[in-house]
Amino acid sequence: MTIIITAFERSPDGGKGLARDTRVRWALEEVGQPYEVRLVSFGAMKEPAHLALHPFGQIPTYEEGDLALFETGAIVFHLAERHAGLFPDDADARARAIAWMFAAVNTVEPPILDLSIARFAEGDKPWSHERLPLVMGRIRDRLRPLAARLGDAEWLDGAFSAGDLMMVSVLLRLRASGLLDEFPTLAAYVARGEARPAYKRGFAAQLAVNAPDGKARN
Ligand SMILES: N[C@@H](CCC(=O)N[C@@H](CS)C(=O)NCC(=O)O)C(=O)O
Repeated sequence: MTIIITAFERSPDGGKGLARDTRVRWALEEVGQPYEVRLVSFGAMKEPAHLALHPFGQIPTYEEGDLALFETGAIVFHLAERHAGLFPDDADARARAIAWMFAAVNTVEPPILDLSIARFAEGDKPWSHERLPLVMGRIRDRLRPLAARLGDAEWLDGAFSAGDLMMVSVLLRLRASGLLDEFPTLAAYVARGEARPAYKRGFAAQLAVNAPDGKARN
């Protein structure tokens, strides 16, 4: 059955791989599933046809026969469950990988998103400058224990898993802020994720859409 995902017709990040279709492309590459991409404009994302797939009018979505999914966590979970390569065989290790997936989207990603909101959506507000250190502090409060738990290990819980795929994808968004550099082991962890051939293929595929000259903009 052909797998079809949606992605931005033109990603606001100009091909840096921060749009969330990149994590789905990465997961598809890790499990060796071919896929097609339907590009959608910001306008089309809010039209009934796309809203039928994604109630919040966002990307990415995932279609496979009669199955339509939204939320990257759910999509990566689905792929990890159906195909080898993203979940360990051991049931307890699998449960821990799922815990890390939830930690990525539910505990680590929210303050990181808050930083984007503070910078881009609220940057012109008179109080925004004063708020920024608070937002950065909340991110550090998540990165510190994450770095402590990772320690010198390569991945969060033994072999690379969907938990790492989601966590690296979330942390990637911090690069421009400089915050990742304060935690060298986390910066190295992200670099290890980006060095995976499957990540490189997923990244290259989104870059080809957003910066056909091969150079990410912005
Ligand atoms: N929690 C969702 C977030 C999806 C999301 O925020 N998508 C962004 C692109 S990365 C989007 O479509 N933004 C445009 C909009 O919200 O109108 C997920 O992980 O799939």
